[in-house]
Amino acid sequence: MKKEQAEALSTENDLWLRTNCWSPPGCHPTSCGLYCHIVDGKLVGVEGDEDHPVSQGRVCARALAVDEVQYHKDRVLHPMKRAREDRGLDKWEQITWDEAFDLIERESKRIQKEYGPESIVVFNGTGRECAMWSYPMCFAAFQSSNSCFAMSGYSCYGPRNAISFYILGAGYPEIDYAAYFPERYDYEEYEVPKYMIIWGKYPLISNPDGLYGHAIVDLMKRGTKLISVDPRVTWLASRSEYHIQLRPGTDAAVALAMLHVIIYEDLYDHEFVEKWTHGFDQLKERVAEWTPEAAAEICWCSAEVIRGAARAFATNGPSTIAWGLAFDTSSNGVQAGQAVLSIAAICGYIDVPGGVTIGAKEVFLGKWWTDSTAEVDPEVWSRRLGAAEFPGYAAAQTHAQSDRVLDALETSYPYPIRMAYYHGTNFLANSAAHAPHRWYEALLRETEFSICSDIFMTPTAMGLADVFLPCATMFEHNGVVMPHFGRNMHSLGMMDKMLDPGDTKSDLDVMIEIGKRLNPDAWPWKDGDDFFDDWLTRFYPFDLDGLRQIGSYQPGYTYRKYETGGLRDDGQPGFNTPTGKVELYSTLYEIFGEDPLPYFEEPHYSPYSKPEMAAVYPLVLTTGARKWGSFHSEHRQVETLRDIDPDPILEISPADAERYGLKTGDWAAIENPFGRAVERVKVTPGIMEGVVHAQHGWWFPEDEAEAPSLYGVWKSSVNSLIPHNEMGKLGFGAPFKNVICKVYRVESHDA
Ligand SMILES: Nc1nc2c(c(=O)[nH]1)N[C@H]1C(S)=C(S)[C@@H](COP(=O)(O)OP(=O)(O)OC[C@H]3O[C@@H](n4cnc5c(=O)[nH]c(N)nc54)[C@H](O)[C@@H]3O)O[C@H]1N2
Ligand SMILES: Nc1nc2c(c(=O)[nH]1)N[C@H]1C(S)=C(S)[C@@H](COP(=O)(O)OP(=O)(O)OC[C@H]3O[C@@H](n4cnc5c(=O)[nH]c(N)nc54)[C@H](O)[C@@H]3O)O[C@H]1N2
Ligand SMILES: [Mo]
Repeated sequence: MKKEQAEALSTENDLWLRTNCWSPPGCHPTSCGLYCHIVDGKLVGVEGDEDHPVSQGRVCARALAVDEVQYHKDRVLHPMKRAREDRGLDKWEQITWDEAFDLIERESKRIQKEYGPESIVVFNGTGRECAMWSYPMCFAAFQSSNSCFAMSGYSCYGPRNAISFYILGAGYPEIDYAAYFPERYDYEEYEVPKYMIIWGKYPLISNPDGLYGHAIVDLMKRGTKLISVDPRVTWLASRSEYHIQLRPGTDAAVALAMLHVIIYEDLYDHEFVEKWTHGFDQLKERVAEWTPEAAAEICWCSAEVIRGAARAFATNGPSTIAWGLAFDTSSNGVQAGQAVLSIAAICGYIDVPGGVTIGAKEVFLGKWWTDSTAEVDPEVWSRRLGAAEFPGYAAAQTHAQSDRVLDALETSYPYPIRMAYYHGTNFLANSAAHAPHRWYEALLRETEFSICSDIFMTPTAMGLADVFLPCATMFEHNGVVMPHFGRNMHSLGMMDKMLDPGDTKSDLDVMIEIGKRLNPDAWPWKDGDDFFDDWLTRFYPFDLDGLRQIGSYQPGYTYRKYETGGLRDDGQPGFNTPTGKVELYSTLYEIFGEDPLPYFEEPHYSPYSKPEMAAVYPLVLTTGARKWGSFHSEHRQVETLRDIDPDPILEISPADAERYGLKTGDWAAIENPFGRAVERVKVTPGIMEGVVHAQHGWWFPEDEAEAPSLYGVWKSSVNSLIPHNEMGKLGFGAPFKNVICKVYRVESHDA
């Protein structure tokens, strides 16, 4: 659909209206342009917006099914409450918003007074719109120091941002697909990357944060060649010139070997290395022993493929790297990421056309998120859970360290947790590490009051909430879509309200109301629209209405900012790091007590680090590769999407399937000493021998709602197999994609 078509087709009660997608239902703020067909005030369908500068009409299956979410019979449409002792029981009572806000105000003030504001935890999930509001809501409304993403080691995006911040002094490094420019690939300074490494990421499905999967295909059509680093044979891997098919969790070893080849075969960019990097000689010494042969043995892959990939990448510039979740979901991921950014840096590919782009200094809205910590009493802030113990974590994150939050819940040390707000997270089905049942039991016992805001009743809400706040969908409230959460943003999109929200409210409106009641001075805005007008005009020459007129705004991009002073706070040339250079040798890691150079460390539970255990649990388990039909635990009740992904799937190689007596369609238990999940077997040559892959985020809206079932959430609870407190040294990363297990056939899903 194009603008002229939309205008020509629209009549008074039959409209085609433009918007940009975000949430709810959930997605990342990559910002896909959409035209929505609204007949008599009802959404009847959507089409891609062909005029959108970046998505150009392309949308995913989840966007096409969005009307099924909008009008789903299970959507919760009014605020509800239930007595604390009825948690887990379907005894909800409808209330008004005023009653809900009064209750929240009263209980929050009581708990702040009795136990201190730090006993309130605001839990959040991945970067849906509400994730943006969770920090200020925690800090400036509840005035607590503890905002928490309940994933052990904050194993998503946070580590990659911290690494970038420490090594490059910049926001998230992204592949350059010319998204910043209205002319796109025709922009005069732009160059098409010669090679692209797709490392532990699968953007065709995941479209994460600020990257469109179709950008990879666009670039392939323009001649970019691919290198994949993935234990599975994905569509992109099968079209790659080099596929480094590695044992999960050994990425740092591959990266060190690539550095070895690039440095010892003298393939690096001497000028960039001399002028703009710190610690090259030490890095050179560190990788001296890391021949491709040495890495290949550890990683169960081919030395020749590592060597070939390193040579091709270094000698064909500009080239680029898309790095993904596999870096975060590993206790060695901080080092793997440092090594991978070092590869890009010594090849001279950072901040150049067709290379790796980096975020500028000013982050739209970001200042507010960090500044809002000033609303927390310094004494309370100093008690942020995990901050003193993990300075390398605390310096890059305003969150509490998640493993320490579970410890505090279980032990009341250093203080008890008494209230929880589940803000856009269904973590019993999903992000909680080591035994979601441990989080469940501790929260059930410890919290005196809890709130959940969502669009559906989830296992988390049914199990733990006392108040349920129904959230307005992306069609029912205004918003501003910020790729990479404002960090490294190719465009700013208008999310336009076009449907009546009824008795639901947007997360932002809810937060402003709670903020006004608990800490009015920090909340000067009338409502969400007033808030956006204020913030937009501080950064851009337009307000919300102005953005609505243009639909989406592309800010452009300046290359080689390190030469012109565009990166540093002091305006001098160089990178915004202590040495002013790319820190191949990190002076900050040194201060944090971490090795300043990248190194490989075995995953904490692997056939080599735990050989005796591996005799019983011989397979390496990776989890959670994204699926077309769902966003984490969402969309399970959406018929069209459930048809695409009806069951939780365990992928296993033909050799292992034969060894363990499994065939496609069987149910299999996946088990280790930490936990157990049952999933349906898919035998595929697409995964390497010795490795299995299990899907995450499953619950079954068709199952019994009440506890202990909680919609069957414990049946395929893959995260019950992920150990607690196994993060990396800085407090980041945990073995979500590299733990050991065994598998065996069971009779049914309920077995
Ligand atoms: N084993 C394993 N586990 C994983 C992963 C893995 O790879 N392997 N991936 C992990 C990663 S990277 C992440 S980020 C986490 C994600 O974990 P979460 O972000 O907790 O994801 P969900 O379980 O989908 O819970 C999100 C809930 O928010 C609701 N929601 C959607 N949009 C909105 C909104 O705008 N406002 C509000 N209030 N609610 C909304 C949805 O309906 C849903 O119930 O999962 C992690 N879990
Ligand atoms: N449809 C859909 N899209 C999503 C999400 C969703 O749930 N559904 N979730 C969103 C979120 S929060 C995130 S963080 C992103 C994540 O998106 P991505 O960064 O793309 O991550 P994944 O899809 O988890 O995994 C990508 C690839 O890593 C491979 N892999 C597994 N283990 C390893 C390993 O140890 N090393 C290497 N090198 N590769 C490994 C997997 O086989 C998979 O092909 O997706 C976002 N987009
Ligand atoms: Mo994530």
